[in-house]
Amino acid sequence: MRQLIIAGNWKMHKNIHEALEFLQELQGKLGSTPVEVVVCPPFTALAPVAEALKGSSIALGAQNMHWEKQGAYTGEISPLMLREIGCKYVILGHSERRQYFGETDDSVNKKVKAALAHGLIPIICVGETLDQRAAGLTEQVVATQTTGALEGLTPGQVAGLVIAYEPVWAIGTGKTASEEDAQQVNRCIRTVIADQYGAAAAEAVRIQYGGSVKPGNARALMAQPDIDGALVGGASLQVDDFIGIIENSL
Ligand code: G2H
Repeated sequence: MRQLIIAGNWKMHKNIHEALEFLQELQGKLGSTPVEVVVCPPFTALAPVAEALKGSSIALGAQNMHWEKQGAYTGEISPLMLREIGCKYVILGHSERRQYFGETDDSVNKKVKAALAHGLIPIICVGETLDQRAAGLTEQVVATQTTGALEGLTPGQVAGLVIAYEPVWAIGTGKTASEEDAQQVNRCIRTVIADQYGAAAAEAVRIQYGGSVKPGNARALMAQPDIDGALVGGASLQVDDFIGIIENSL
């Protein structure tokens, strides 16, 4: 049985003060839950948020990292730095990173390997654009991105990953994939993994859906057999919406 994982991707939102205020409210309102809850603040808020989360069951994630552990890479953050702060997860290959910062399946693969080598759990994002969906290429695109991101991993490593299927056309647009469409693509990702890494890895790997997840659509999405949680952007910025998604996912 895979544990549901709901992660809030704050993107470039919330200063330290706002982040701490959010957490205080979240911790005050969130009762005990079987769902694994993760918050992914911007880099500048990671350390104070880690401090505020001490002793809490809410996990900390970063939104990106470099694959080298140190070096002359101005402006970059290494896996060791994220570990030192107390991150458990790191989002890799988000479509905004691919679209605006030139990330490729190859750079995502390097980051995935580096994250695992340093004890971080990657949340690997894959998803098709509207044009690709219209051309009937969704499953092909997602399979290629998944295979590229996981290249060179062992079945045991794959089993511990989180993958987020995020159709690019559904991100921040208010449009959500129907639960049937999301289930079909998540199933396809699991099948690709089964073919390449075996049934045990495919059964264990957690596959989220992301793209305009809200309290109102969380229940139908999470009820799908191959959707194991959500990567939430906009709706993770308000405590009541984020808690609504967590509660409605059960
Ligand atoms: C997709 C998602 C979070 P939103 O990027 O990763 O954002 O929920 O705002 O569509």
